[in-house]
Amino acid sequence: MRLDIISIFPEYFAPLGVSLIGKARERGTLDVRVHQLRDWAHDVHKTVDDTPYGGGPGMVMKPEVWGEAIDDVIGDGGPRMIVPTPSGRPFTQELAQELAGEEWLLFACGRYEGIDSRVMAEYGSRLRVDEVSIGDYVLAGGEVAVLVMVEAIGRLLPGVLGNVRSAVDDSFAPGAMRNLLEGPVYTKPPVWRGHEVPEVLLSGHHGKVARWRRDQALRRTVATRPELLAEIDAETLDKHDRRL
Ligand code: 6GU
Repeated sequence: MRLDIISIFPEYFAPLGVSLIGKARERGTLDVRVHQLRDWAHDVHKTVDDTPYGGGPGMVMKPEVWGEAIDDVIGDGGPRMIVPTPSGRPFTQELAQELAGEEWLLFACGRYEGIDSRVMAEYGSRLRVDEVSIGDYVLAGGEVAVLVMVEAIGRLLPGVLGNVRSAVDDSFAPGAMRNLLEGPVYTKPPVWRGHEVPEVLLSGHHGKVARWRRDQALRRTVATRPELLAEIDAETLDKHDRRL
């Protein structure tokens, strides 16, 4: 997968050289290219923003600079374009799965009050463009949101996760555990500061372990995210689930 990121703070993306994503880049599974938006500014001050039409606080990112930057980065190609913004559609595991299936993604990071809307209109007629939010809070810019999205997408790429099963059992992953939060996990020693590992996990009985894990997932979901339970279709709830 090729990933282009345009930002006025390329230093934000240093973490993409580390861990799973860093390894995927070394192997060539991921080709990440980070671009400095100011390289496409024309004046000596490398200006990328201006005051908003209609008045109001803050600054808006200029369309000309963005247009030249995006044109140069995409050439004749057609990446799917993602614009991080708190007013975008929600970033979910489902969207991460969908984006992991793309060959080429372009992230356009806005700062200040955002990018002049005509940039999204212009490329929306040439590329698939999505404005995407990672949650209901406001960040100072799209950079951290892009880090979040790239990590969520990158770990779904073939060969990026050490253990392929890890992605299957994820909270929010499709399948029987969809919309259930993962329950608690334990490793050795069996007793630590008087806290014991639940006996069923030491039993070696795979059926009982699976049942216990599902019960724990259901209890945790009811306790911390009850609204997720409503999303579970009745067919995926078994008789035992209902007794819980
Ligand atoms: Cl994608 N960008 C910014 N600036 N703030 C956010 C966000 C994105 N998602 C939630 N808050």
